[in-house]
Formats: sequence, structure tokens, C-alpha cells
Amino acid sequence: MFRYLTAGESHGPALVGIVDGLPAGMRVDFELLSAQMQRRQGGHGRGRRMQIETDAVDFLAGLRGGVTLGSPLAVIIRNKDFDNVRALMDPRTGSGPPITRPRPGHADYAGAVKYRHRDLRNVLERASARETAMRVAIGEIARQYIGLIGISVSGFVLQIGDVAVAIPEGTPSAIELDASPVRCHDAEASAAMVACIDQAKANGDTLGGVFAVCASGMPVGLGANRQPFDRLDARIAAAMMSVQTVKAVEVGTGIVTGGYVGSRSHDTFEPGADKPSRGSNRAGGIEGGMSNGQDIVVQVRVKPIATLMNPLASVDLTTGEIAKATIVRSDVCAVPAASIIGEAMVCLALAEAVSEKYGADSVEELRANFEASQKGALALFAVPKHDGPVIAPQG
Ligand code: EPS
Repeated sequence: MFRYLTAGESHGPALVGIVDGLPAGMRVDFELLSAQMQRRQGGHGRGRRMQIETDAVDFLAGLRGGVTLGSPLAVIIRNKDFDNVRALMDPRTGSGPPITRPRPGHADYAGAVKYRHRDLRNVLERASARETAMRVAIGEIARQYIGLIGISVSGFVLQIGDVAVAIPEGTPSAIELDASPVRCHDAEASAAMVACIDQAKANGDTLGGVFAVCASGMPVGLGANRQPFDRLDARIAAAMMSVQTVKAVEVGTGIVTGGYVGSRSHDTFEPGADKPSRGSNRAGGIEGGMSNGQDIVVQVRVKPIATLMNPLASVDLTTGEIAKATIVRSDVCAVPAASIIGEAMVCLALAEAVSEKYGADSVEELRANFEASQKGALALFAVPKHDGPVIAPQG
């Protein structure tokens, strides 16, 4: 089974990832990997840290000659900023003055109490979104894996602050998205989003927003309705909620259909050439916790970053007295980066589901399992052609 773990502090020596369950014989495209790493580092509104880091991905195990061996993949991204803060962060000798004024909205307070840390740095280092660099690295590996059976995944920005665009009909192209400083397909909205970020920066404030992730080329039947967390929508929602700053996930048109009648909420079946087609995709590609063959469409809402240059009220935990929250170097807006991280999380969730359904030790076996499954699904619908709608048997 495909599974993964990550480790690493924001200003520690490195981020580390382990991916287990990839089939042998998969050629890794390193150019696509670096392009994705650069996309995560970009986007208008990022802070100075991104001028220090280059997020080069190295492999320590699981690959030979650029091809997976079937053994666990070990991945490392060194933090260049570690050289600037070695005295503070060295795993053997690191120490420094404690941070004691928790930022509202950050992990600082809950983490300090949970782990009994008196220095909030011991919490914020792992809570920082720096670790998402590793998620994007292993998410790109997952994308290349699910790409073997024709699935593609794209994330893009729909809203920053109060500047919003409607979700487009089709998926915007990578060229369109790379051309936008905020990864939004609409040029006019992109310019307004940039202005909104600049204004927030001038105010010492931060911004959140909304991004979408679409997966196309989906086979029917990824995920399962056997147990609660076998469900694909539950897993994708959990994967998205695991990203720092994410506060809400919508599958398909879930938010608005909550206020609709049933006749306006579902996707009708229509007769098709070799299988039924659908009148719409309100379900966002998932019914009963299983992919239904339509594109998976998820919209994700991201809160503004918790570190404000004009900080909110807090309490100094060492004195119990009122104080301004700690200011540390940070970003003004990371929604464009979050859209790339969201892509990675969908790729990772789908990789788990793909390995469950078509599980294979080699790419060859994966392809054979996938083709057999597709053939079997089509055979199921090899019914005599007629003009009316396809009627499912009752009961
Ligand atoms: C982050 C704070 C900032 C961001 C960081 C997330 O880091 P620093 O304190 O080093 O300036 O830049 O994001 C990254 C480092 C990254 O690679 O995305 C936080 O507190 O969450």
C-alpha cells in the first residue's frame, strides 16, 4: 500500500520524507519535480525566506538510475536557512531565548500546553508550513504514479482577500496559471489580487482566500464505502484540512446544494455510447465515497496567515501579562502556494486509493491490473442499445 511520512523542522537541517508502496519500474521525471517545487516557492505575497531557499530535492534510497526499485523511497530537502540559525537550531547543541507570546491562530499555544514546552519555538518549528515543501516533493512523485493510469491533477486560485472569480468550466492550463503571479486563470482578477496583497502588506496584515483542485481522467471506484475513512471524499477532505491555514473543504457544489432541493442537487444519468453519461457534476466526481468517473472538484478555504507584522493582542506566558503576539518573519499571503500544496495532497490521497484498487509490485503489473479492471467495467455495461435512459435493476 502507498503510504508516507514526513519529518523536519522549519529551520532545522533538512526536511525528510519516506514513501513506501510505489511499484518498481517507475521512471521519475526530475524536471517536473523541480518545476513543482519552484511553483510552491513562488506567488505574490511570499516573504524573504523564499529568497534564501531553493528547495532542491535529493533521493537517498529507493531509486537507481532515476527508476523506482520497489523499495521505500527516501527523500531529503536541505534547509539553507539552517546555516543562518545553526546556534539556535542545531539538533545537538541548539538553544536560544524563548518565544513566549503566542500568536492567535497559530499552533503556538495549543502545542505548548500539549507538549509542555515553555519555548514556543519548539512548537512553531514543526507547525510551520515549511514542511509542505516535502509534501509537494512526495506529492509530485504520487502525481507521476497516478499519471501512469491517466489521472491528472491541477490546482488554481479563485479568491484572495475580497477579490474572487467563479470556478471555470474547464481546468485552466499550466501555462495560464504559471503566467499569473497568484496562480489565477483570470488576468484582471490576478492584478486585483496582487493589489489586495500589497495593501494588506502595507497595513501589516495578512490575507487568505480560496483555491480549487481538479482531478481528471478518473476511473470509477477509487475509495470505498466499507468503512468511514475508506471513503474518498473523507480522505481528500482530511488531506486538505491537514494543510496549515485550511479551514473548509467543499466537494463539488456541496456548500450551495446544502440549501437546494434534491431535484437541483444531483447529476442525472443519460444514455451514453458505452456507459451512461451525466447531466452535470454537482457531486464533484464522488458518490457514496467512491469516484464516479467524473472529474473530482474540490474547493478549499484558507484563513489569513497567523503571523501579523501589526500583531494581535496576546499574553506573555511567562508573566501572564498582556502583550503583543510574537512577530517572526513570514508571508503576507500564501494562497498561491497553498494551491500547489492542495494539488500535492490530492495526488497523495489518490495514490493511496490507486494502490488499494490496482495494487502492484511493478509498473507492468499496475498497467495490467488497471486495464483488466477497465475492461471488466465496460463489459458490465455491454447491454443492448436502446434509445431510452439506462434503468438500473430494482432492489
Ligand atoms: C511560516 C513562516 C515563514 C514562511 C514559512 C511558513 O517562514 P520563516 O519563519 O522562516 O520566514 O516562509 O513557509 C516556508 C518556510 C515555506 O517553505 O513555505 C509559518 O510560520 O508557517
